[in-house]
Amino acid sequence: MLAAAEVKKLESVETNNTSSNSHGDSFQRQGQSAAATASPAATLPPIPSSVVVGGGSNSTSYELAHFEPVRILTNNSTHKTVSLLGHFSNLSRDEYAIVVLEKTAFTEKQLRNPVTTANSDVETSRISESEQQNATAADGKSFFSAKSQLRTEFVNDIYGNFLCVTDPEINQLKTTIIYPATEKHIVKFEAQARYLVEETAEDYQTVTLPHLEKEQLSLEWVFNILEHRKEKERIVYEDPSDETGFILLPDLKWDGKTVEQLYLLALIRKRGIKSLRDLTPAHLPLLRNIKDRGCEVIKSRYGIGADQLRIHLHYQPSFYHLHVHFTYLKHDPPGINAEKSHLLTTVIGNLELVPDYYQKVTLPCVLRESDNLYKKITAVKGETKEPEAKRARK
Ligand code: G7M
Repeated sequence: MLAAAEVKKLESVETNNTSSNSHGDSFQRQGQSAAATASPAATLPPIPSSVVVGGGSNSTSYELAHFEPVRILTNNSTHKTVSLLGHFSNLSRDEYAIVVLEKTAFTEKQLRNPVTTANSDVETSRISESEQQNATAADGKSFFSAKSQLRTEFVNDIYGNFLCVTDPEINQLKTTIIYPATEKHIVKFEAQARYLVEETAEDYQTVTLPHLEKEQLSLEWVFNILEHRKEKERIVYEDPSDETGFILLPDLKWDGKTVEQLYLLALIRKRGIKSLRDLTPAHLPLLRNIKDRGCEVIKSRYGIGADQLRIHLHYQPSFYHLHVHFTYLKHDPPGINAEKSHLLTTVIGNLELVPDYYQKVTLPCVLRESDNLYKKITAVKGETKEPEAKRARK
């Protein structure tokens, strides 16, 4: 909870009540462990007020009590996420940190416990196959216990509104911390005007590609995963083949446990394939392998069939090392919209029909106003827009 004085300090920005601020990406400190992304512990140690990440001389202590918010970057009521820009006063006032808080989804276990139903045996065996290995401390808890209190808002006839105060273990916030955050990270998270740009094949060759060669977000976190330096314990499946291999692991946005929000990422082992634009029929075995093996593994581990999965790629991606997103059809995370998402099945189909499809096609993409790529492409097209802030002042 922010202290009143700190809240006053916040330079409030426009609240984003839509899913439009769907940064299909969030990041973690280069060279640090995924421990920065809080996940519930399997047993119940006292909840620490700080977390030490990294090791030896590189260790950093994230203490939320020392986080001094400077600005709200986004507040998305659809995804129940808020991104705050600030400083950890115990670390450095010269470096920025971004703290992303997300209210987590209900898990069916928490809602079922301790209630037993007629088919509870069937249910339990289905869960034990898919979820038991991912059980969390919070899963053992229930909303329906003596620890849950109901505070009455009002009661009118048979209708009642209450606020439920639950056990803290089932009222956790998924927290992502980026430290130190660069200007590019801040731009990524900031609520700002976004525009749909139609990138032709020529735009890609003359503007996007040179831009990427000059400036793009670091791929260090990807190579850390591929070389087993980070997130090793989170790997769900690995195919070591140089040509068609990949690593499947939970996306940063997923705690890896709440199956209702399943979100896995397949990172290809082969280097140098930046995005959809590089794909040719030579990559069909790789793409088919990701689809087939990814679906098999998800079915056996989480009990979710291929017909319940949205398997897709982003254009533009945030990170230019080819990767495929696996998301649960029931869950609508950021980055699944038509203007950003390309279903893997469609990508495979396009390459089967037209070998140089992705080298020729015009690809629409959404870019932020302050993104240099947006400025460069619109300059070439002669479409540069006035910044939104300036328009608003008129
Ligand atoms: O938009 P794009 O297709 O580039 O999406 C990249 C994905 O990578 C996003 O869904 C991010 O949440 C995810 N991601 C980003 N980082 C920095 C990490 C990370 O360090 N670990 C994992 N597991 N996923 C990440």
